[in-house]
Amino acid sequence: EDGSRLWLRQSTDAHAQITTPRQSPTLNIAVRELKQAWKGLPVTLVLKKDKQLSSEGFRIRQVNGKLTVTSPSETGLLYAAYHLIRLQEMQNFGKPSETDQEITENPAYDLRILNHWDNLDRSIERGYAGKSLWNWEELPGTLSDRYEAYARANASIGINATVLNNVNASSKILSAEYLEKVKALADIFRPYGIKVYLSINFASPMQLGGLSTADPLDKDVIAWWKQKAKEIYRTIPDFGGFLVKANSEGQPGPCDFNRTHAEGANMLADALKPYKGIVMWRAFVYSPTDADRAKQAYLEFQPLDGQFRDNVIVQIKNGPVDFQPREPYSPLFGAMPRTPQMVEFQITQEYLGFSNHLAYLAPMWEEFFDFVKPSSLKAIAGVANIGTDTNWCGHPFAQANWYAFGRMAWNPSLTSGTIAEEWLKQTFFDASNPKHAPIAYEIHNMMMESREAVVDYMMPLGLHHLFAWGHHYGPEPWCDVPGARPDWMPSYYHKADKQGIGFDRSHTGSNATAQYPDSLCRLYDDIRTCPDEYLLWFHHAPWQHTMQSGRTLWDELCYRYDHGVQQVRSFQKKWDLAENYIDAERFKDVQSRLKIQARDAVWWKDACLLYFQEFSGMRAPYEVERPIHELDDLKQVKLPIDNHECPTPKMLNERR
Ligand code: BDP
Repeated sequence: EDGSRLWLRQSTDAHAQITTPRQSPTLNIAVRELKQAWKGLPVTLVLKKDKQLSSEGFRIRQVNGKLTVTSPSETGLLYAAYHLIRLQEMQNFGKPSETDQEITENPAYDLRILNHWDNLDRSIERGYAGKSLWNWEELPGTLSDRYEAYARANASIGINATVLNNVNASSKILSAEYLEKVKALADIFRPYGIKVYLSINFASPMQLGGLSTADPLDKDVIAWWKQKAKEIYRTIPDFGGFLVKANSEGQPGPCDFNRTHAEGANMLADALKPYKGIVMWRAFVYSPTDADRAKQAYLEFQPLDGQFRDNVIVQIKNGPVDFQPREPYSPLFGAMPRTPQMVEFQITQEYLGFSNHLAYLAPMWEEFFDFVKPSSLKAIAGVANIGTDTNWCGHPFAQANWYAFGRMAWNPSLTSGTIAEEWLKQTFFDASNPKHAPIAYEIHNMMMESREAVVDYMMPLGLHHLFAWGHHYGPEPWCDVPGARPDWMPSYYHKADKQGIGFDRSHTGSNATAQYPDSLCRLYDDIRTCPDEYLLWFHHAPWQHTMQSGRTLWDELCYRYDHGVQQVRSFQKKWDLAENYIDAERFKDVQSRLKIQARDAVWWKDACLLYFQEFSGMRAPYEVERPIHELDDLKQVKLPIDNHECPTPKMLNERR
């Protein structure tokens, strides 16, 4: 067992009768999947328009011992096939004994897209599961089997689009040579209902086209993009469009030519418009000069509301800073009523322990949807955690995050708990085996608590960005790199001093609270009402501040860090319960990663508490586990990793 089959592990001893309206690449896949796996009633696939079904929606009806599956599209029928198989693995549909049932499913968003941060040299920015799947050197001549397996896995959870390359984009991706390679992938993905998109470099007309400018209002630049769009669509007729990171972290953009983000986005949107292509324009911008990084995307984009073409979607990270273990939602959501917006989640665990830590992320995304109504968004994107590792994602449980992203993009009102249950039953446990149920229950609990545990042992109570300078894996709250950008330094975020800790974003500080709707603004702005989990995000609170628990802030901080550590220890025990119920390979893999996580949790706790104690001058409460490290030793820890590597246990043990 090597984990390569993901959640698609159903046995292949099926025998049901499947009827299809015609042969086609997509329908052939649907029939093949059902013939291989479906053990229930005979299934008839029907292509039919239906007022209640969107183009990719489907309906499944059980009448007189037969299932009729209808959809206006072939892709909808394919999704229905995967849905049936999923329900079968969950043991709750399609058994002949059950009475008549009907299921209607419509995806919440037309665009459910993965963002790969894959470079053309096959390294992956913030990727911790091997190299990029896309073997650019061998494409288009040699086609890896994994391309189709990738498409199948995505289709099985409803993902229908993919951006192949890093947002820090090389202009080479738009060269004729690379477009042929992209086409080869698009051809493989198409029958699975997946469209290809590309990240573009805004300076491509200069870097690739030899123009002297990339000014979006320059007529040669406009003509260059029009011509490029024509070439792309000649090669890939159903090409989806562009994803753009502009004027962010050193990337070129319209502001280099004194134009706005809207002017830049619109120029590209006009070039793609004749072909129904779209532009996803990222709002991830912040400059070193302004006071509070958390305010900047809003300040820059909110005034542009109403200025974007209708085929532009502004893509916004869930939080206002950068994919931290916990952030409040970005106040830009809802602040641009005349502009389509989409959320960007990070599936890859850049700030949650890479692929060493078990962190089920769906509860974090669910938390986002507590604040941002799913219906207010146009689409949903996730930064992929997929690579050439045999099990695709590095950590066996990181597969659950890919799975959950797809399921939530299809239906954001599914709970994280339901999705975890679905995934566990398909990936590890047998829903028909009563002995599995109590174990699955424990492992389910572990998943559900895992993200909060990371928050606790890394950055509880609203703390954020305490990461080491060279990587985003371990703690370095003391980090001080002379001459470096202040907003890349942990002290910019925690602001610990003798009085207290936290970033004052209330009206007495940066006033970021004012970017939120009134009721939330009031709640967050007042230190007495601000929820504990955001306290140090919005306030510089005194060490003696009384928390909701009645404890002082310092004591609460100690308890939270300690709780995170204890949680990981409890995960280790829970996981051991699974030993006799699942295969030894995946069992051992998870078990050894939990060991790393347990040591890392202590590392985080000791580093942060010992360091912050120098400011608070207070003692840790009696019950809290004592440090096992010296602060000075921890300050010496340097991991020799860059932004596309996961530290190995050996490396960690030698360094810590
Ligand atoms: C940050 C990553 C960086 C990305 C950037 C982005 O550290 O590698 O390029 O976000 O989203 O989280 O553009």
